Amino acid sequence: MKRLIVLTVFVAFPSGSVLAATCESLATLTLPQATVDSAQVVAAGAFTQPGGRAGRGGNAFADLPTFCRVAATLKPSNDSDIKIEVWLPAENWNRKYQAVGNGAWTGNINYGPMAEALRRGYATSSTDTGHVGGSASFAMNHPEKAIDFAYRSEHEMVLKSKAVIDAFYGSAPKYSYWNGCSAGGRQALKEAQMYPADFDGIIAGSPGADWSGRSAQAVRIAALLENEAARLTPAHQQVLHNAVVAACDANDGLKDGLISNPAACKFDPKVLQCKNGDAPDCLSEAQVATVRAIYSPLKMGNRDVAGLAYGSELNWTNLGWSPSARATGLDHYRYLVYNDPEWQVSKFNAETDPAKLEQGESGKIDARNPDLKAFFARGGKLLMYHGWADPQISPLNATAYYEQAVKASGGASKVSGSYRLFMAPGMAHCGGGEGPNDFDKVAPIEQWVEQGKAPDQIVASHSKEGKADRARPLCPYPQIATYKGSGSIDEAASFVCK
Ligand SMILES: [Ca+2]
Repeated sequence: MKRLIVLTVFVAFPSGSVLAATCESLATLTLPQATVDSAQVVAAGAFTQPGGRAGRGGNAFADLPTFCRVAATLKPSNDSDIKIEVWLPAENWNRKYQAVGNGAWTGNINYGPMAEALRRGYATSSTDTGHVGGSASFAMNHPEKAIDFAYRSEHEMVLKSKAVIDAFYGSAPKYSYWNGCSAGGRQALKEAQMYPADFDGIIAGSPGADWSGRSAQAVRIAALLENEAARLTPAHQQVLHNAVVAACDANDGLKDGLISNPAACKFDPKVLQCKNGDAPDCLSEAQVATVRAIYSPLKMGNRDVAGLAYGSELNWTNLGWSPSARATGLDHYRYLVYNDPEWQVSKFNAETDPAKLEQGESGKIDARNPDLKAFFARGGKLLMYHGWADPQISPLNATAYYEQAVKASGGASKVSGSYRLFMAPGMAHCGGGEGPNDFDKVAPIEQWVEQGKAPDQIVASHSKEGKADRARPLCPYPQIATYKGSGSIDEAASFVCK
């Protein structure tokens, strides 16, 4: 009996010695509309990031196991030049595939998340989305490259990566996952909406699903802040934040410095307006107008694009929302709307400019289609998360998309087995912030997909100076972590989701 079990385990988990092909032989692998550029074994600890950016702390990849590194160029259109890398563990492959996402307009392979996947035994891949560098300039007069960025590079990467995995190990991955945040969250939803067969489980972090709306909002605020008098100093932001927390902290039933239900927060920054000239502890009329604009929705076509949530104030900058939000929005207008690298935020027209982002290739970037029925019907699981204090992508976009998807699928009870959204109070963009913001996303989606155990909560922790000082469950929206009434408010066990 014992022998039989050992034999079964061996067959189910072939080691590196029974690979279907050598790593080097993958260099001659034939893929449609694609070329394998290289295939090489990278010895344990030998990988360094191209460009030599090992970082001040030494090589962040020193703990990687031996893997087969495959680089390929994909050309699904005449104007396409999509780079991908596929990393294949030489031993102890977990028989699974994890694709990782990108950020903003970035045109580079995302090595850090690939390394995390590899450490867990995954075969993993990443794409540069079809261009080099962090600007949207690639898209100007290159509609096919815009489409590569919008969705095609990710899907093509998945198809090619699965073929490479099959060639190397002699079998397809048993389970396939997407893991991305920000732009990677947008890519996640695009995959679920357009290519429901690509993944069994999808992690969509802080998704920039309303890429158009986010750009319009960010540029609207940046245009407002061209007026120096309308800007807030860090001291003003702190005053504002303290006032918001004082007004809304207790709404969720617990005074803990965190606003767990910002949508229920009622706060008018007018209460902070100076009465006798400017002072550090009050806001000028122009500053009050700025703050109101940042919280308020923007009319865009037939929808309202949400402003930022109450509680996010400490993360705002004088460049508008965040430097990245401003830069991403500015590039969006320059290269996908006006084809003018000199276009400035001061030219923004809040009446006519927002809708322009929804046209042409620009509009194809958005991942706003709430119809996920095909993905759910295949058994796909979608784990989404968003920080309530996100200064780059409004968390209200996430709750709005969730509600639209629920409606499109016929109600919450039909969706809870397939799609759960975890809102993190006090968490900034993809992590960081005053609230618990560090949590494992991969283990919950694995358990959901592979064992049918949907996550009823995910415990997140907060650290200060490298030391964990608070843990709290994140709850499936619209539930919030509710204090049981006894025990430390810094311990997860003192809370229940409801
Ligand atoms: Ca609270």
